[in-house]
Amino acid sequence: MASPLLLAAFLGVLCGAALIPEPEVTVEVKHRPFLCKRKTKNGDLLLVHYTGTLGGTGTAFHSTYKDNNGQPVWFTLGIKEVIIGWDKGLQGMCIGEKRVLTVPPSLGYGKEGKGKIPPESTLVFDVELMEIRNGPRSHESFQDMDLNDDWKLSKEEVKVYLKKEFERHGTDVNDTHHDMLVEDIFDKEDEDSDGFISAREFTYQHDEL
Ligand SMILES: [Ca+2]
Ligand SMILES: [Ca+2]
Repeated sequence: MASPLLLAAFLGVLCGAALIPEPEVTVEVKHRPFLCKRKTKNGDLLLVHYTGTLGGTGTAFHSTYKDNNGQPVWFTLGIKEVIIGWDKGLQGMCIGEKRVLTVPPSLGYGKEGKGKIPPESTLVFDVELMEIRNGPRSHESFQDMDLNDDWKLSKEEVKVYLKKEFERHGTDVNDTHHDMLVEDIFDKEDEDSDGFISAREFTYQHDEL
């Protein structure tokens, strides 16, 4: 029987000319906790520790365990706040889970490179997920804001939400400023100008991923 590797090479010869395979992130799960109540999805805020190394040499270019005062970092998943390799490779992850992502250059820093990362680098990330929070654009946040559960946000509901947020952060904002903020938000978010922000208008579109 042909070995899987040989078979893969053979298929590669057959398909190689016609189809250039899409570059993929390789995900290796190192540790998955026994209990997993929630898995990461687009729009979630994630807190991660990571060490990034260069694929060829294994040289570390950044580690939150050592750099960044040993602090993990927050980012929103699925909105290209981070490299595409992360947006794709950190889906469906549990708190406490550890993964190793191998990211091809096209899903990392590509032809340009960045800082210590030379052009066309394959990157290897050891990632540990510390926490998941509702992202500002998650369905959970929308439900929190939608006080009368009619699946759309009125100006009043957005205003109540902003007030709570400002109080939480200890910021004092007067009423006029509040109204201006609400108007500004509706200008941008209420695409069909019906005076409400619908769930569709609110949540991120992730078609491009
Ligand atoms: Ca509502
Ligand atoms: Ca609308």
